[in-house]
Amino acid sequence: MIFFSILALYSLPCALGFVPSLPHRYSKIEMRQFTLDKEKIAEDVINGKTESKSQTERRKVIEEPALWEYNFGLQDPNLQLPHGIIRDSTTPEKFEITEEQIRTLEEDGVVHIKGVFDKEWVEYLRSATAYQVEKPHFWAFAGTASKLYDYIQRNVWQTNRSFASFYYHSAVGHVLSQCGKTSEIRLSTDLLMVNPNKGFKWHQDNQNGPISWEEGIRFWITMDETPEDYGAPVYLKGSHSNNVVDEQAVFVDIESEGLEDFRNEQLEFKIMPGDMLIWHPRTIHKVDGPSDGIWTSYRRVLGGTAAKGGALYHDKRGSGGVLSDLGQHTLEDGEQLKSPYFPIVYPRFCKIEAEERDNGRVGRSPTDIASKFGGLITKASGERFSSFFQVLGSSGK
Ligand SMILES: O=C(O)CCC(=O)C(=O)O
Ligand SMILES: [Fe+2]
Repeated sequence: MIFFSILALYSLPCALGFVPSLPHRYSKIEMRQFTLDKEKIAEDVINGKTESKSQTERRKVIEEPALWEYNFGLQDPNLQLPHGIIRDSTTPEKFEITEEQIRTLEEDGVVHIKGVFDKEWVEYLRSATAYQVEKPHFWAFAGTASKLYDYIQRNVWQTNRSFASFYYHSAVGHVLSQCGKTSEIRLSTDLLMVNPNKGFKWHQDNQNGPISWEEGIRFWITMDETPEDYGAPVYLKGSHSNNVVDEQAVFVDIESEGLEDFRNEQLEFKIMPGDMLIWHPRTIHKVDGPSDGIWTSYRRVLGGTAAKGGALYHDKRGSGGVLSDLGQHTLEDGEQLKSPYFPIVYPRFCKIEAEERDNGRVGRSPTDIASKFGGLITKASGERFSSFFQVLGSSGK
């Protein structure tokens, strides 16, 4: 059971998780029937009837994979890249942002950059996501089975080649380099996040990979327009500069002392496919899901943390931060963050690093994960460790 908990925590955007209930997994048909039954009962109660004619169906757009549908190892949908890009050969694209956008990020802690990726790129990412959801990877098992998301996979670039190619060839690195005012961008960790069923309440991001707050930039790329009331993060303006939230904290009580200046200014954005949100990892934010946890449409997002040039490797064993750095690399604390596990994407991807990945040498093994996590249990204070479990199943509301 502890191993499934580890996997669940590993998958999630923040260091929180949920222990999947293993004794009974609803089949797809059972789940659908369950949803319909719930709808019907609710409607009958409202109408004071025991039976209703106009039964509204809220069907999940994605059904939970069965245990045996999960895949292992490398996956490659072999997608054609947009704009005639030749895989591993064409130089990455560029997308200029304005001085004002950079200032907004620095002052507000978050910026919305519209239309970074055109229709072709959005279709490409959607196809990559469709493949991934159709052929779920083992590394998505716990996060998905916990039902926090319809599908969630950390470091999806490591297993699905089309996401790696996206980082190598799209303008994502150029945008991030301008935001971080840096001449080099590496990918520290990423997440494919499809439909946050439960959402996450107010938090700061501490699953940024093995880097410090200041070395990282969070990014969020959407393939869909989000519904009016949920599905896109909401931020507390300027909250990255707060000096009251503990470094190790995940969830934040926004009513707590010292956050008066931030809690009344919430930033929400009208998000369209191809847009990016970029924020400082300490900016306090939340994301809501639908009130009944059922997504009848898609909310597909590729997000994560990029490392700026000069970032060092910080060994986070002994703290919850280790959960986003469970790979089998050999980097030591304080070394330059230079490794195929954290591939360079700007100014240009590196063929050698890409080959390491393609040859299956950028990997994770369950035993390695267990030993790193074991380090967390023995080295960290029991209190800190248990705080990661106290947040299990919390919702964004
Ligand atoms: O959009 C989501 O599902 C999660 C957003 C979030 O909190 C994050 O990416 O850090
Ligand atoms: Fe977050």
